[in-house]
Amino acid sequence: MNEVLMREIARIAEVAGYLWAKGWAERNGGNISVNVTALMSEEEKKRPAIAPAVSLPEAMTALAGHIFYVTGTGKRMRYVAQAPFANGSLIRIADDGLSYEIIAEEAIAPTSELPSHLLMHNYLRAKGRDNKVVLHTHPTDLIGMTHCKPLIQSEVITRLLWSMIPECRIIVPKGIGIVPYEIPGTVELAHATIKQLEKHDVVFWEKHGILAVGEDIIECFDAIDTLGKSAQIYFSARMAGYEPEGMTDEQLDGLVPAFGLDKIE
Ligand code: 2HA
Ligand code: ZN
Repeated sequence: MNEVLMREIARIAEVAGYLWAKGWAERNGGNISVNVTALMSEEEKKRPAIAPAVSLPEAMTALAGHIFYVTGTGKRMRYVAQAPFANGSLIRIADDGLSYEIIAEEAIAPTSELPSHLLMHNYLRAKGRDNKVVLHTHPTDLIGMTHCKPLIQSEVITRLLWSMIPECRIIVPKGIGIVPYEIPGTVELAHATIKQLEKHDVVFWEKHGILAVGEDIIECFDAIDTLGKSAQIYFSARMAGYEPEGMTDEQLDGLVPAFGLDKIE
């Protein structure tokens, strides 16, 4: 594997370590996929498969020939951090988009959420977005918020988390999408998430976890981390016995021109 690819794998391992250190990755909680096609030479892209092709539930036509690093099924983030290729794999999507092959040295089966990760990558690429990363994790405070019915609406939770600290409005400019509870790993969960990705880069899965998409794994982590900071400020204030005031609409709107953000209603 070339040096550029290995540098990206090291960044993925770095983030896997943060997920564990943050307490967001109990047991095998969470999963990561990163499109690494642009980091491989033509020669490397043709690496032979080391296991039979596995079919996909839908044709991933926008991903034909693309190569992904994906965390392994049942694998723990704390070990992905230490040994990314013993706890994850490189897969190549077939030219018809209907199957994938493992092209790493070890045959580590991809995450149970692979079909849903690929559906998201496929959707975003088909839309012309240069998406590279799908990151799913289980941040305690943010999941806690999804158990509160009055909070779990896109505008309400976005407004609340944005208003705890100016960075949140800046780092998560498209706000938060909400997906009502679905069984983990299902295509239904993937399709409901894709609908939210039309408008948002971060989606909360009710009573389960958070999913972020983007061009860079560190930036995806930073978005979730910043939302987690806002949630901690909110809960700390509530635990101290008061409702935090939050930034006013005027204060939030003041960030839009100052940081060149798109205004969303
Ligand atoms: O990988 O988090 O959603 C385990 C999960 C499934
Ligand atoms: Zn999960």
